[in-house]
Formats: sequence, C-alpha cells, structure tokens
Amino acid sequence: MTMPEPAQQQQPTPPSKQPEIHVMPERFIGAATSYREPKRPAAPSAPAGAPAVPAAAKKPPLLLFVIVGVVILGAFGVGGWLLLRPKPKPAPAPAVNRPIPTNRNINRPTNANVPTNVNANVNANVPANVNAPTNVNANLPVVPPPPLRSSTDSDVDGLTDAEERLYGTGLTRPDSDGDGFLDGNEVFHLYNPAALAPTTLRDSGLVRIHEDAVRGYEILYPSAWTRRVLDETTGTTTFTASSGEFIQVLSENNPAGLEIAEWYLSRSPGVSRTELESIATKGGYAAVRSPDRLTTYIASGSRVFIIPYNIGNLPEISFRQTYEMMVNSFRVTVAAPITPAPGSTPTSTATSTP
Ligand SMILES: [Ca+2]
Ligand SMILES: [Ca+2]
Repeated sequence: MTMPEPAQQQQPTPPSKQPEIHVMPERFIGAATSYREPKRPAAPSAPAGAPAVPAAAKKPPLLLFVIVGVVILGAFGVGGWLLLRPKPKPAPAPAVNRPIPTNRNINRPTNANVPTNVNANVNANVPANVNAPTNVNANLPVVPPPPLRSSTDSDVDGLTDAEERLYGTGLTRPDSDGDGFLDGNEVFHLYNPAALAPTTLRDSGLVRIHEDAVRGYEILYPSAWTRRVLDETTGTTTFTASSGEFIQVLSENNPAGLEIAEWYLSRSPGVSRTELESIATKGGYAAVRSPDRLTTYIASGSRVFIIPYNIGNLPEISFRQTYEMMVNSFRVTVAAPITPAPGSTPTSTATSTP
C-alpha cells in the first residue's frame, strides 16, 4: 500500500535552491509494511566551489508546532482565568452613625372648631299659642280677678260690716241672736242670724225668692238688692247690691250630660282640672268653682246653671257670705227643661216672704 504524499510536503522549491525532499519521521517508520524511499530527482551537481546547503535549514519538526500550540493554549487559559475568576468583594464601607432626623409633629390647625353649630332652630311656632284664649267660650261670664281680701268684718263672725247691715245684725256681736251660732254661719246655712233658731232666711223677710219658670229654677237674694232680667232668651238675671256688686244667674245647655267638671273644661281648655273646686251645694247639686272661686257651675240634667259674682272695680269683696247663701238656696223647680221660643213672653217672677 502506498501512502499518499502529504500536500504540505509539496512546497515549491525556491528557484534558487534545490528541490527539498521530506523524509518520514522515524516514528512512522516501520508502521508500513513496505515503504520505499521515493526516488529523488538527481540533483544537479553543484558547481565547483558552491557552498553546501546546511541541514538546519530544513522544515521545522511537528513537535515544535505542538509545543507552540500548547504554550498558546496555556496563555489563553491563564488569560481566561484572570478574566473569569471571581472578583473579590469590596470591603464594606465603614458604618457611619448618621443622626436620626427628629420627628417633627406639626399640628396643623385644621381641627379648629368652626362655629358652624350655631343653633339656628328658631321656634317660630311659639307666637301661635297666643290664640289659645280665643277658645274660651265667649258666652261664659267674664269675671275679673277679685282681690283676695274681704271688706271689714268687725266682729269676725263671717259677715262683713256691709252684710251685718244687710241682715240687721250687730257689727260687734258675732252671735246676734245668742243661739250659739255665729252670724256668718247662720247665713251660710240659710238661717236668720237675727232671730232665734230655727227661723230661716226664707221666713225672715230679709230675702226674696226669684223664680224662673222658663229655665225652671229658683234662688234667694237679699230683699235690699235690685233684680233685673237682662236676657229673656238665656234667662240671665242680675241681682245688684248698693255697692255696685252684683250676682247673676244664667243657664247653658249640656246636651251630652257631661259631668260638671268635664263640661267646664270643655269650655275652658286652658284650665286644669286641679284648679277647679268641686263642691256640693246645700240643695244637693254637684258643682264646680272657677279658679278665682267667684263663679259656680251647677249641673242638672241637660243644663248647667252658672252663678257668677262680679265685684266690678271694687278692691274688696263685701258679700262673700251672701253669695254662698244664694248658691246654697238654688233649686231646680222643673225637671224637664222648657226651650223658650224666640220672642216668647218672659215668665220670671220675684216673690218675697213676709
Ligand atoms: Ca261681722
Ligand atoms: Ca246666732
């Protein structure tokens, strides 16, 4: 087998030199079973005197290339290691204690109380209550507030001096008839204070009987007083004293038959029930009194009889016990009320006992 001649070994021979002949290295010798040295062209014979070609000028051996390659690879390896080796971490900077900034708590005045809570609730409804007094029944007698004190009562027997003269009793004799009962107490219970019991006022001639057949009632009044029927329709009658004070009697309907206090409060809503004085007259009628204690309301079936005491502009009350006597003397004479026809003839009469 003939080995192909390597291409590199076919380098052109410099024109000035002899063609170079490559010889197989010693190590490859023997690997082939048969090798024959190529025939070399016959070298021209050197001219005489020409220098011989040195052996060192021949091609460098392969080992040299290997060594050079190993050196180059080693150089690249060292360079790569230097480039890729882990770089040492920089030493940490020394810790510097920096001053901690002070926390500034700035309270901004945004929480100031804005005066927006001003109470704007104006109660405009208050003046509306002024209309309350208009609910009072205009038909009820208007009695001005009387003074609390009575006129002079010299002997303190319950009758003022004016009443003592009215009934003919002594101004300084509390028990004028000496029967053991004070003069004022006898008048209150319809007895004659100037005569021994059991003489009554009705029998004394000191009082008269007013009878109203239309309204169906009767009442005593001092004989010295004047009587006047003011309104035939309502039956309003006035009994007037010489001082100008007067006591009236009139009637109102109570169709629902309300209890007297309820009837009064229905006409006078501004008054509390506790302000009323409930009494029972000597005639046995349930009655109430106005807060000033100068008007008495007596219930009887479907009617209410009203007895006001008006002192006018006087500063004192002179006939308090006489007023009590008249209320206690009141009697209903006709159980069934008679409704007067418009324009009917008044039938009120006045009688007196001897
Ligand atoms: Ca007296
Ligand atoms: Ca007496």
